Amino acid sequence: MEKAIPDIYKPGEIETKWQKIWEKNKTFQVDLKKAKKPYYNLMMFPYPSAEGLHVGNMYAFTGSDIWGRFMRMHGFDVFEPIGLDGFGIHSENYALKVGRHPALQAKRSEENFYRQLRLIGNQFSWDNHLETYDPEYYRWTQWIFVQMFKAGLAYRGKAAVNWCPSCRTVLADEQVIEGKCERCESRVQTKNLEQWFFKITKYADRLLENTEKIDWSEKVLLAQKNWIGKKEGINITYQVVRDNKALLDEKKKPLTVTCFTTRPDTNFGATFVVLAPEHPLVDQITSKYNKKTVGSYITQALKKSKAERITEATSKSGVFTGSYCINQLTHKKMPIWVSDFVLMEFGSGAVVGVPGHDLRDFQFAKKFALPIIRVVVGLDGDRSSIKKESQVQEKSGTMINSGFLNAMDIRKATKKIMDYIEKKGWGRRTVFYHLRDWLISRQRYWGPPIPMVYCKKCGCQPVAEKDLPVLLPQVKDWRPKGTGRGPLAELKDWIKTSCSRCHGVAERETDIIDNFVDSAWYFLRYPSSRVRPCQGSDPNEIPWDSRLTKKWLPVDMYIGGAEHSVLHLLYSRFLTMAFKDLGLLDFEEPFTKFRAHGLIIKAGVKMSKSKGNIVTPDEYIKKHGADTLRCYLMFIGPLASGGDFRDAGMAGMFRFLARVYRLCQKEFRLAPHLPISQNPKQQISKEELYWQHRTIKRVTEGIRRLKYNVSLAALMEYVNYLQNCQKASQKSLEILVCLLAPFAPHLTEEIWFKIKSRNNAQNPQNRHSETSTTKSFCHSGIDPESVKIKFKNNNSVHNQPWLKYDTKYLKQQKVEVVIQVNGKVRDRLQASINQAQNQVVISSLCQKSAKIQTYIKGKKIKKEIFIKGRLMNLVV
Ligand code: ANZ
Ligand code: ZN
Repeated sequence: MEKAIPDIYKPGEIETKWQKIWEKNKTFQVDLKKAKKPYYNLMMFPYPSAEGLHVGNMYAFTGSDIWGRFMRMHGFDVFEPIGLDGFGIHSENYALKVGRHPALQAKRSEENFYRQLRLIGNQFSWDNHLETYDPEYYRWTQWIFVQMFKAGLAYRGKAAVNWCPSCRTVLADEQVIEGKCERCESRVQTKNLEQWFFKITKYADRLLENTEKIDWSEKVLLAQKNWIGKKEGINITYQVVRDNKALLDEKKKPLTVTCFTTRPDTNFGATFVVLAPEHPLVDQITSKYNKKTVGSYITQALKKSKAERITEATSKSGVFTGSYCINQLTHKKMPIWVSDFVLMEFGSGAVVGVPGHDLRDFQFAKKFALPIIRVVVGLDGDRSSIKKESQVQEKSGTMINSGFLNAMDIRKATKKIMDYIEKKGWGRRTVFYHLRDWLISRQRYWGPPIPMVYCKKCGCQPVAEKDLPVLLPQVKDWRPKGTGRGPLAELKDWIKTSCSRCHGVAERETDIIDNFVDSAWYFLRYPSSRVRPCQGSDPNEIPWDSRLTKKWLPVDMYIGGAEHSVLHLLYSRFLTMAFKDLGLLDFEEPFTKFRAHGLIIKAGVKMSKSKGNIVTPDEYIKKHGADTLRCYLMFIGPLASGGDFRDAGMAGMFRFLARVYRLCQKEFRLAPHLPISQNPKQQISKEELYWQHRTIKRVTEGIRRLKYNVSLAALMEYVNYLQNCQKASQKSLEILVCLLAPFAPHLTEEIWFKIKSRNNAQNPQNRHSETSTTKSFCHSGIDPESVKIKFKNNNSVHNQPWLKYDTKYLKQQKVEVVIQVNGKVRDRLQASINQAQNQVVISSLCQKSAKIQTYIKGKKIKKEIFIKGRLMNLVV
């Protein structure tokens, strides 16, 4: 018997075995229709490419899975789906790199990704997987496009758009990060092109207001608020003069410049005006003497990135145009300059400079010796340095040097001057949003064709719903062309079609839909992904089953990357709102709770395919097991923080799990025929109770706060205690296994199964299964076939109720510490459980004991032998 019990932890065997059993038994597949307490636990589906899943992805998935398992143990029917965001530029760029057709590559990636996703031990609802390139899925992406078009929320229009020269396509504003393409990091260019847009700006206010109502990571909400960038201010229009004469345009009308300002209260302090280099009036305003310098300045300025232009860190540059604006309030002439710190796409592309109260204006005025006038003094004392003062955004202050505004508070002054300017007809109140409409057309191959046709008679028409999907045609030459049109534009036969309205000759749109549209609604599809309505039979069909949707949505918890703050996370909110308005949903916020996880860093930078520093989980799983890797990743720090991936810590985590395994094995060996159920009166010491409840509390709180590292630390301390304690009760071990279950799902299932099988074997009523169970208990490699019969899903450790703690056990219990001198018991001290763990504390308590003093007085203590929690032997 003794030898038959394996005490070496072999994760490879255990994990493969349980993965097979769980999948066969559909242990984690919820019954979507019958579930009583639905809980939708979502994680961001990955962009697959054949390099595969890396440990950065796994970090996010494990973090989300632990949450899902925690909720499962709280009695919820947890739906945890997974799929692949496999259409789009990410996958296509990879296909380009390896020189394989994206459709073929997709098959390979799918296989590899799903293989890896099966290794990591998540409780995925595999039956509901979806892939965005599946025609059954993108049929609905196209359907959504058509609905948006019909509702006036999708339109084609000409605009200055971002063009990535290396990806050879346009990009949405959100895909341009500090002037560079989100995918390939090439510097993006501006082109004037006609493109397809979704009207997200119509929802700007609602997207902003609802941020107050959703329970999301603060930094993501802040990023969204800033991106929407609502600014209330006023457009002030100034007359342009040169040589003291009003400048006239071609139509002999006086030329004017309009400046957007959020601080009109400071307008008595305005001393100059600055135009963006792209401003359409620059040419007319510049005098012929200044033409040359202005021209060459603009050429230089346009080479800079937006980020470079607006930074406060660099010194300002600029040129004078030769003309002036008249400040109506002071009748002073304000020189008109051109400078690149003013952006054309913000406000009106022109700024009225108030160097006393704006840092960049101040830097500009200093550089070009323009007058600086102060018009506000702070309430909290006069700050002598203008520079310092202008750095802080003024929230309060009192007006000076400002005529009728003097002595007013800035808020009141702002309102007063706005009324005044509007009354005089010098300007109009206005609200500016940073958010632009969402550009969704792409000149690429790997995506859903935009389901529109151009008819000479009827104009631009959507493809009839019954004719969806418009299948992506198989083409040989799928590479991006760079001509401003995508590869589909070459397919003359495919383009030729008939108009959905007049049935006359029409041509297909050849751009495809951006993959951020694919991913902006996938969570709505998951519960309905196996509901396959037969195509075209019902004109009222929608992409999701309304009963399932009512039951499962909105998503209860979404955990994912903050880098999607103004991309996927904003787009999903927008589409959900639009669907609600179209009567397709009855809620308007898709994710009730969202938590951002941190990033995994390797060699100082974010782990990502583009950085070439990815580590795949496979090798670690092979060596140490998925459970070890899961725990290792979660132990790095709080989930929100991410951290460094160093494999040095991996072995330590493996040893911890092996210790758990051995500890449980040891307990079986000590009393193989005496299960706790037959000895219910086994005394559990106060100390043991304290440890049990303290651990339950700390693990629970750690998970709640997504500080899984704290939970794991508590479990490690608990294991230390259980190892030191002479004989831990089975109850203590069961607690350990249940609390560790969300982190190490395979190992805990294995131990749990053994504990339960043994109890059953010793229960006479279960004689029948005794032999086979004992047999399987004795040999580590249980045949999954034989286990399947005996393993019932409700016996899974993952279906046990989450443990509750009782604070009454958490009061500092006193324990007795035996004090010996030279091996003879001389005193017994009462100490708190924590004190009893600490040698220094116990040592000093010994010094205070009168009894002990009589034995050690005048003698030198040569050695202290300390056994945590129980004994101190002083050798004198
Ligand atoms: C006068 C003024 C006085 C301004 C003052 C600010 C402080 P914030 O500051 O983020 O709310 N602005 C307007 N159009 C611009 C453009 N195209 N490029 C760069 N800057 C521009 O943004 C509003 C302020 O940004 C506006 O208010 C304007 O400067 C500047 F004590 O006008 B302010
Ligand atoms: Zn690019």
